[in-house]
Amino acid sequence: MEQHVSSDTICALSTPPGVGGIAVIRISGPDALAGAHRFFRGPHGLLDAESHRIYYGWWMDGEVPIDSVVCSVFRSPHSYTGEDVVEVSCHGGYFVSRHILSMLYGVHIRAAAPGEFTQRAFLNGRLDMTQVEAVADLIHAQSSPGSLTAARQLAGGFTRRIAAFRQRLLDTAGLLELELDFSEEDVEFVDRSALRATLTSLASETHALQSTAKAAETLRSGFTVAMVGFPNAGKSSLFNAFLQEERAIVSDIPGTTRDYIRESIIVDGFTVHLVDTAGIRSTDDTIELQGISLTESVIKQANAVLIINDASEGLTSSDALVDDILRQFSPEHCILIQNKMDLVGTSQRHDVAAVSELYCSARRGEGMEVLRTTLRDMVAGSASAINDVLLNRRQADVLSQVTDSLHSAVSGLDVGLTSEYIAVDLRQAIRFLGELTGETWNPDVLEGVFSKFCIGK
Ligand SMILES: Nc1nc2c(ncn2[C@@H]2O[C@H](COP(=O)(O)OP(=O)(O)OP(=O)(O)O)[C@@H](O)[C@H]2O)c(=O)[nH]1
Ligand SMILES: [Mg+2]
Repeated sequence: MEQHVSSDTICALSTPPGVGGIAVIRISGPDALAGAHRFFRGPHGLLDAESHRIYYGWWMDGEVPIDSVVCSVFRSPHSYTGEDVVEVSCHGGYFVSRHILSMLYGVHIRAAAPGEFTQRAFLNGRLDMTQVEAVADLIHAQSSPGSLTAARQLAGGFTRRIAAFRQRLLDTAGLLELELDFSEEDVEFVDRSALRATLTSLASETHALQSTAKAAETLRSGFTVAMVGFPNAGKSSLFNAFLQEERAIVSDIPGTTRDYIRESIIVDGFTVHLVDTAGIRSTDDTIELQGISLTESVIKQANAVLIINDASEGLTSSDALVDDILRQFSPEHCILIQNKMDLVGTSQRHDVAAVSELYCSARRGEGMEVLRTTLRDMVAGSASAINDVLLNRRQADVLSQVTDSLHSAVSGLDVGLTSEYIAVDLRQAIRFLGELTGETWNPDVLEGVFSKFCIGK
């Protein structure tokens, strides 16, 4: 990619605003060095500063010293953005960084838009699109495995995998197109059954990758667990026992919880959002009905469902509800919890259940450890397919288009289409792969990606 030249120079506070040890102001663009030089007084000026060196001095407003600072200099193209960059480290707090920024604005260095530094890095070919998205994920990660995966994605493992994949398609398309030049002679450079096997395996690779999107969402935003059941089953009691605080109101009146309540906990490095819901039953009460319909929407958005059963009503008394939920959820994402086991002989077991079961007493706080381990395994298991990329919606959509183009090439082969037609499908798959890494992009996609960034990044 050729160097993208920005005519203007931008600046922003790159550390979070507020009180802190130090604050870093990043300046990027053709006037970065000259701009900072005007206000910097030290043993060496910044105009002829060497790249990858730090310079100590004072930031001056005329003759008034503002702060003692350290300026790190990165000259184009060896910087984050690919442009000349100066990072001014000053003391943290509200006023110094604001003062420095306003002085820079005064010399026509404008405030950077959210993500604009990273956008310039992309336009200058310093990062590809999946690496840009990794930067956003790294900043906002809600789990430590998510953060580690984003770091691998930023390091470029996924970029290389896609590049190799794309190369295989380019080679194949090239050979098919070569056949066209020799069409009179009726030669085949590519063995059709080998081609079919390759394309099928590539399609299953993209499909497998695409299906990690949901797990990636878990690593990115956390794992949502809905706690559902009939009224009075003890959902709120269990919710409280799990959080180890009296968060939700518990009472023996059925229909106590009417809204849903959401709290987040960290289980072994994963963020888990627990949602206590209104008990499901038929009722005429409009508020309770609204609560029940909210419960249904919580279930739809959840990663897993805990179905709480009041064991004193019989171990099978929630089986109809379990069946209902199994229509939307796979059994490995549902757990039937037999609560109030203190009221029932602990030897009782319900062995015909369609999902795995846990036995506990929320009132006595028994069985919480097993529940915690089970949840942890479920969350960790859902993320285990993830290796070097945290796929997002945009990437999953692009990948499904790649898969479709490959499938179309395979069916073309099956009906004996000529190389010309197969090559068209391959070229299309190649173009979509280019969208994935940002080799081909349109302004809307670019804007969508960068709008998720914060200022200063
Ligand atoms: N003996 C016993 N009672 C329990 C246990 N868990 C909950 N209860 C009691 O069951 C009643 C209902 O508990 P809640 O936690 O409010 O039940 P819920 O499922 O949230 O009920 P709704 O919000 O009305 O749907 C309360 O009186 C609790 O004290 C338990 O493990 N053992
Ligand atoms: Mg409740």
